[in-house]
Amino acid sequence: MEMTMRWYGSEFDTVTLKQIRQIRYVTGIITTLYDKQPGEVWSREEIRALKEEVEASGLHISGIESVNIHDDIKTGKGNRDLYIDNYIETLRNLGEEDIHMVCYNFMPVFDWTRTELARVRPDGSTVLAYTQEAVDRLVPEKMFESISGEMNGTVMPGWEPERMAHVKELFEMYSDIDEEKLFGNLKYFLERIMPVCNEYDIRMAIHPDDPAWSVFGLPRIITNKENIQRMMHMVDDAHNGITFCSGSYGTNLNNDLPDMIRSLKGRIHFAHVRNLKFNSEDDFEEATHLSADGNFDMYEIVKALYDIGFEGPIRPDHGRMIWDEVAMPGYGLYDRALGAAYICGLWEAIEKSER
Ligand code: DNO
Repeated sequence: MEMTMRWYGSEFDTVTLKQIRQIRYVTGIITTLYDKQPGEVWSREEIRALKEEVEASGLHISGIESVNIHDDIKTGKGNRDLYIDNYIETLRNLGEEDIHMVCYNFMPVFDWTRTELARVRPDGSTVLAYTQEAVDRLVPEKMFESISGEMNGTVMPGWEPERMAHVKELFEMYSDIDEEKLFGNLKYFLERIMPVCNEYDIRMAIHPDDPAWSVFGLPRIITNKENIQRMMHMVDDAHNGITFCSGSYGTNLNNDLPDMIRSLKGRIHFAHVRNLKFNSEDDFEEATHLSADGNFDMYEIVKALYDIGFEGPIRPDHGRMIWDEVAMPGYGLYDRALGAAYICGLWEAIEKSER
């Protein structure tokens, strides 16, 4: 594995490349052209400029999170073929610039969903949290409003105000899309992009739906072992793989995370590792990475990745807000740096005890 950290670009992130470099455990950067809209082509020049900026700091780009998918592709409507052509062109340009891992998601309307962005824990740190009860109380159009006050002035991925201004229309677009149709549209998309992925050895890593169940009645498909196996078999190419995100699959306590990892050998191209603490089945908060602080056995998760010979980028996922940092919720410097150190410690211990 290679330890990486997500960085949103100097224009949008409160964390600098210099700070990330000094974490030392981290060698790779996971980034994106944050102001690109879904469907737009990323030019080679734009990609190269981003690459050069990262490399000037002594780090390198280990992959992209995300190249977002236009809703016409997810719904199979309107200009889907045109947007897939654009996607292919972006992939080709990334490949030409020697970038070989792309994370994306196929979630309708909302990317990941949390109902609180700054729940205060007893030690005064704040964390992202979710309660089903809060979702049930809200109409979808109010979702953005209800959390935007806690975004610390940042633009959160998947929650761009321009997109959220059209939530009502987006919901209408998806009104006749059920799980089967969504699977079909994903298959269509994957079949069209696999040739360019093969040509440039680009590993596509679909991110799970978070939480791993339907929110506001929208279909969600990347939620459990059975569905991932279905997705992998329907387009059976090693470049069609996944982002294993423990905090997303882990929202459903029926998902056995180490077992899922072991069943996905060769198809996990990217790993997001974090812990969750459940207060009840439908109230959870994002704990520290430490096993003892949440419900997951982080040793077992890292061990499973080690056992399947995982070689891709791994990143600490959302962290708490600590030491008075003001940053994008989940994406501050301090707690993610602690997470990176912890995961590297687990990895080293496992590696040495296996020798
Ligand atoms: C949340 C992230 C997601 C993820 C996308 C991938 O913090 O894990 O927004 O980047 O779903 O496209």
